Amino acid sequence: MTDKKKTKEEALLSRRDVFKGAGAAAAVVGVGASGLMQIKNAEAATTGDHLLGPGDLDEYYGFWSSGQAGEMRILGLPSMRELMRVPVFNRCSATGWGDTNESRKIMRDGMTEETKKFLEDKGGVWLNGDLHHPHMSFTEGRYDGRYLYMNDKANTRVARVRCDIMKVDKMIEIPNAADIHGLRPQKWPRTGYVFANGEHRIPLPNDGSILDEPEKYHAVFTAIDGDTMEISWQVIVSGNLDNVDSDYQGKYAFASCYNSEEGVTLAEMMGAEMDHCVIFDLARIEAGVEAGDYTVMNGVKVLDGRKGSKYTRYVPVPNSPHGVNVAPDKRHVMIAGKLSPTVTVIDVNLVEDLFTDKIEPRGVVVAEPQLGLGPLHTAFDGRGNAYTTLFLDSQVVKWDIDKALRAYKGEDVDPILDKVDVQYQPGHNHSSQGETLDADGKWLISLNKFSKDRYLNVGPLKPESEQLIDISGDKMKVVHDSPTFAEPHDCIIVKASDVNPATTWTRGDSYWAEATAQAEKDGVDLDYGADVIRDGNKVRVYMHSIAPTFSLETFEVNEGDEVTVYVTNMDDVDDLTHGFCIGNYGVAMEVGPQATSSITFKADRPGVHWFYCQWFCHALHMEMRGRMFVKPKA
Ligand code: CUK
Ligand code: CUA
Repeated sequence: MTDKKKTKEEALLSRRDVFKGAGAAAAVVGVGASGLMQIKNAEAATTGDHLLGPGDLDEYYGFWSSGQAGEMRILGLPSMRELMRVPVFNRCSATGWGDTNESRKIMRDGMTEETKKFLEDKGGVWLNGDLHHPHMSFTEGRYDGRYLYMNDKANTRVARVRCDIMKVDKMIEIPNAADIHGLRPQKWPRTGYVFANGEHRIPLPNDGSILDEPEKYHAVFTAIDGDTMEISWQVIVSGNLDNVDSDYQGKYAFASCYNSEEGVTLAEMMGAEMDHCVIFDLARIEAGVEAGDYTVMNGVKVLDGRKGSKYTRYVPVPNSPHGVNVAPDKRHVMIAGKLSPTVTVIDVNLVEDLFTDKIEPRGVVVAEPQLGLGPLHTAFDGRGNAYTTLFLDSQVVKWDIDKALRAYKGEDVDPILDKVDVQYQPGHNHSSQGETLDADGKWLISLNKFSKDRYLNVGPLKPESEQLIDISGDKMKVVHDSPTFAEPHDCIIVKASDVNPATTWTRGDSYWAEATAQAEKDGVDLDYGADVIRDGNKVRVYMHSIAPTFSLETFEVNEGDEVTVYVTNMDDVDDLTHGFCIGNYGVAMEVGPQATSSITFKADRPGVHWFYCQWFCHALHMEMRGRMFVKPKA
């Protein structure tokens, strides 16, 4: 209670800071709108203690994927309020992500030369992405608040978000792989590696010399160094890679594989009764790298981990497995059956015997409960229970892990404790802190693929639906649902105290290191500049902003010049973001408090072009503007 009060007071305090600062008008607009929405929520809902009053802060951050929308979203839980959208693999009109020099450098630095060439006449960066799995860095099995990592299935990338500023700081393309799907950070001793599954099988190299010869295709498993975002090693596997998770021992990674038949048509992929889970032995792989047992492909060390390799083991599981989730008991790995109504449970403690061939591959399986139709993903409450989504049944099933182990040994006991209907067809679920040693068993999210009749009809394209389930008691209780746009696959729920984002940027941040270096070369003060530097047909315009003005009211360039505008926001006030937009030039970006942002464009349109602040910042926000003169060619 006192805690809640305190956070409320803190919230009020920081709001007063805004009033004291230059942004009084913005503050009034902002507070009014969010307050109104919360009152509406409170009136509309009738049950549950997930409701927060106006100004109350949430207990958890939710980090959400957005699937084919390509961004990461931040929610507050349990209120389910959407707090922020962080552009990652998409282009963002509001922030200029994909257009600013800072974002383009991040997007292009980790690209292969081949892709750079492919994108040469397509704007230089990808505009689409398919973000499935956002996960936080770990230290000893717990979230450490440093980074979030996420995959792009569409263009075979992995990105990292810095949690202090909640912006992407690294993005890499994964060579030799096709379409990164499953992604999890190493839990122990720390992250460490980020594991990324290349889902589709392709020829290596994929240069057209091999086409319709599927027996020569490969899927590749990648370990990325989470600190440097460089690729440590890759392993070729048999079959397709789907999802992945890592253990609490720091020894293994577990990946589900469908299509062990290595077919290319649906009929071929459905042929076998069993597919498999591949287990990667990290120490044996590292020793293999040390011993030089690899081929270098596109600059990466690639080991052969196909069936029979000493680096991997293949555990048969029923056809087309999907989700892989390691329980916070540090011991059990759950592999959801998808086409089979079962979840296969592997005991981490038996895996070494598998690698030394003391037991048969299925010897590591210690339970395989029948749970319902279409099991996809499993979450945990830290009290010995597991929660599995049932896609076809449109349900979440709660089951007792220990009872499942006993039933597998022949005891007559039913592990299923409860089932709850969700609307409809759930994919991932996730529990509060559930993929860590701090699993607290309070909340479960079900991310549902269809909403159908659940909300007002908005036309043929419907939103998806996410539901909040109270799992603190014996019975699960759905307490809230919200529509959500395409398409959250996965999310994590992190205790708010484990994440400490900054309130403003810090001058000197490496995020705009190139701008800092260029200003130095040009002899310009990046903080307080008001300069136009001509360098042949390149023009660099330096300005800073203090609400409600830019330090330059006009600047002049020649038609055909390549113009770079650097804007530094010298306001040092919480929530005082400016923007920079040039009318009819396709130039727009966010400039956060104490940040520098820059954007480069060709001045190929003569005339007077107003630039303006595109982020409501002040009572005189509308007046925060200036003119760019583009002198026509003689
Ligand atoms: S996958 Cu989407 S429902 Cu990409 Cu994690 Cu399972
Ligand atoms: Cu500055 Cu609006």
